[in-house]
Amino acid sequence: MGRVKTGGGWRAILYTFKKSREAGGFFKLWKAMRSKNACKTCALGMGGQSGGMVNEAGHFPEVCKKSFQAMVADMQGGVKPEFFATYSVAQLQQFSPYQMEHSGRLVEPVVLEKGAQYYKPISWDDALGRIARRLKGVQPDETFWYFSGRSSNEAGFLLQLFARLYGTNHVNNCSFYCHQASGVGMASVLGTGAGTVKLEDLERADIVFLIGGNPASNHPRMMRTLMQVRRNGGKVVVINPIVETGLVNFSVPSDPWSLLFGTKIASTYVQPHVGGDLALMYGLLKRIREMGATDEAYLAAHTHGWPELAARLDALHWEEIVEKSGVSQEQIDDIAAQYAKSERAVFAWTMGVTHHLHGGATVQAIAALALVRGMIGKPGAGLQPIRGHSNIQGLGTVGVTPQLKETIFRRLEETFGVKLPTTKGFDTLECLEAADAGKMRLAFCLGGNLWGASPDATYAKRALSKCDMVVTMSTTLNTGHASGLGAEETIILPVLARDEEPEPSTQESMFSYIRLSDGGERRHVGPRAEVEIIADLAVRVLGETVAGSGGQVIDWREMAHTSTIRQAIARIVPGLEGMATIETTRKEFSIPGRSLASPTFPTADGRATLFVHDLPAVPTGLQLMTIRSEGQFNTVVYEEEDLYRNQTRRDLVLIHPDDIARFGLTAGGRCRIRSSAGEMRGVYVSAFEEIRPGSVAMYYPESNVLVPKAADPLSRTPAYKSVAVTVEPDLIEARALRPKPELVAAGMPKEKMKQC
Ligand SMILES: Nc1nc2c(c(=O)[nH]1)N[C@H]1C(S)=C(S)[C@@H](COP(=O)(O)OP(=O)(O)OC[C@H]3O[C@@H](n4cnc5c(=O)[nH]c(N)nc54)[C@H](O)[C@@H]3O)O[C@H]1N2
Ligand SMILES: Nc1nc2c(c(=O)[nH]1)N[C@H]1C(S)=C(S)[C@@H](COP(=O)(O)OP(=O)(O)OC[C@H]3O[C@@H](n4cnc5c(=O)[nH]c(N)nc54)[C@H](O)[C@@H]3O)O[C@H]1N2
Ligand SMILES: [Mo]
Repeated sequence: MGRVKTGGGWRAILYTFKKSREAGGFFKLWKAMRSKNACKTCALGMGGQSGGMVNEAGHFPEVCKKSFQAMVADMQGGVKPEFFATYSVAQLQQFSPYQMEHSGRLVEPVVLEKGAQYYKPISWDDALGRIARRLKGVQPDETFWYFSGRSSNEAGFLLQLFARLYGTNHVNNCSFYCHQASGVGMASVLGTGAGTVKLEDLERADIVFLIGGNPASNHPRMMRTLMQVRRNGGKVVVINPIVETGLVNFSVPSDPWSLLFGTKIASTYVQPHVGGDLALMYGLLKRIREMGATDEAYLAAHTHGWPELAARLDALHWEEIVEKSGVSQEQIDDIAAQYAKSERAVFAWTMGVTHHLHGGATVQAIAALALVRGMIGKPGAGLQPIRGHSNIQGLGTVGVTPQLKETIFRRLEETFGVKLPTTKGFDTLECLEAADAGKMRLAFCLGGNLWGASPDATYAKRALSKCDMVVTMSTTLNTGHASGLGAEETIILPVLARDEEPEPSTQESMFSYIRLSDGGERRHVGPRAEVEIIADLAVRVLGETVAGSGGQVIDWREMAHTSTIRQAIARIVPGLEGMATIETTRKEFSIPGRSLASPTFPTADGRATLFVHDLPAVPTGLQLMTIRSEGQFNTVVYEEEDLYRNQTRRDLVLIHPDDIARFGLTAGGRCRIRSSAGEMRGVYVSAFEEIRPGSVAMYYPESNVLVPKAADPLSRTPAYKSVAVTVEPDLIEARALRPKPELVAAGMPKEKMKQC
């Protein structure tokens, strides 16, 4: 097929049929997709009790390639019995993320012992026994517990409870690499870190600002909503240094008209400098003030800090704004004029905003821009961080954070009559720092790929290697299993996917909607449900029961049942009372108080706070942003191609032709890229007109060797999208640098192996 000029469309539909062949037939895949389980990919929250491919507004069918990919990946065969004896760890380290994922479903626990070259299968009893012995032999604060956002509320709640009763608060989740800046930024302004709108609000908006995200690839079902906004006569303003094909034009597969003729998504497209968003928000704020379009009555009644911010805006010069944002004054005027006319504006953003040293500050400024026109606390308007993982928001709600919310902490202590640790809990980077300083002995990961997701891959590898033991609970292999190894033992525990679990579980969408997943038939004999594994481990470490003084006894064997865990969650977590009966009533629900229908904010005095910032200097030299392709889900690579950006490989740098000339490179040639953290050689130079000159882009996780571990002081989120780099021509091919592993075994289909 030729150059892709629109997102979605027939390609998405054809892809569905292609995937169904891999899954053993269309009807088999259709059945799996229609089962009553929350979708496994992003946090838009499809599925649940209305059945798969149905959104919160009840619309069907909501088709997305990503959900098919994730489903088919879970439907693949088991890792072949000879796999771990065939490939040494040295060989596995040469596997690409794609090859790891396509090696098959993990079906038995495996261990890599000190000095051994190969992982070896062990029994569940042996695996959990080894972990329990290590946990008993170290201080609780020498352990840390990392959660990816794929697991259920029940598994998340149970594991954090176990970790705290064991004695540590070093409990954190991948949002420290993701939307932490949104949570912290919004909470500082509004007293809540959750989005303030519902899905329907988004559709009713007359203008949507889409800042620093590529939902055409990463939240494809959101495209239907954006289409609806345009059809209603609304506007979509896209702010992104890359002109993303799918944000210009998208063919929504489930809409016949859109499928045939395509839908224009962006009504205005603006390309700031990488990291220029904070300055751009200040430009818009200043212009709105100059136009007299602020809602002074709202500001006076519902906010603090407007006089200070207004004074700052008045003192700011347009030259500074234009230079630091990279956007012309005319374009800022134009967008401000559109915003000034709006009655219902929604501000939505993703990683292009949060992955910067000033990520938290930019979120505060976005919130300020909404507040100056009274856009928070009324229907059809508000703030919406577009979350990543399918249950990342739920994990935060049920207590998977270093510091528990005051109410949850108190209710946990009262309900169970226990004393919880009050020591400081570390965030994800602090845990790695402590590990590197030799202060961590055990890392326990519920899903995810901690090594692959972390900045500075060399450093992350070293830090993990200083832990005696690294444990992950996983469905499939990823690069972390080969490169994020412990010094004495590394253990992988195979788990059931959400739709294979014997008991129901719950998830929370980015619109704070609680979904009930039914579970389903297991596809493999060996893996166990996450809650069962956690409860089994707790029995081995803390005994069958924990009887505090005066509270309810925690019976860990009972806690292996999700219904028991839900009862505890319903008693302990404010807003989740409905969890107590959800299994019988099947009533999914919105968490009360999250979407804000009036401008009374959950702060001490009900008012929001406006913050004042200095605008960061424009970085000199090239800035690298590390981004996702259309064919990957985080560190899992399903397809090597990036459809909408018309790329067929991953070992490349997307660079503007002007920069190719400026740095003496050749399109289609190789380059060497260096940063303060590391270097990559033999990188393919891909001429890319759609990127703003001065910015270059590479795919994560491969590019994590280049990303320094510096983090936003406010939120501790790494600056994955502003890495100062230098480029120069190189004669070596990256692929030539990597010895090719002998690919024989694995669950990988033959034609896939050829692509590797
Ligand atoms: N297919 C797929 N879907 C996913 C995921 C996936 O890996 N694959 N991951 C899930 C997760 S966990 C998350 S967090 C989300 C991520 O979803 P996104 O945030 O959309 O993903 P990224 O590729 O990290 O960031 C992409 C966009 O940010 C822009 N950008 C980079 N720097 C800047 C900047 O300084 N300013 C602005 N305005 N824009 C910038 C890039 O040009 C790019 O379009 O997606 C979720 N859904
Ligand atoms: N350079 C750079 N680095 C980044 C980013 C970036 O944009 N640039 N993005 C960051 C972001 S936003 C995020 S969220 C992180 C993502 O980082 P992580 O969440 O740590 O990584 P994932 O790739 O989602 O983890 C995938 C693994 O989860 C396991 N898994 C899948 N389903 C299940 C399940 O049901 N249960 C269990 N237990 N395991 C399961 C599989 O083994 C799979 O290999 O990466 C961050 N790192
Ligand atoms: Mo994320």
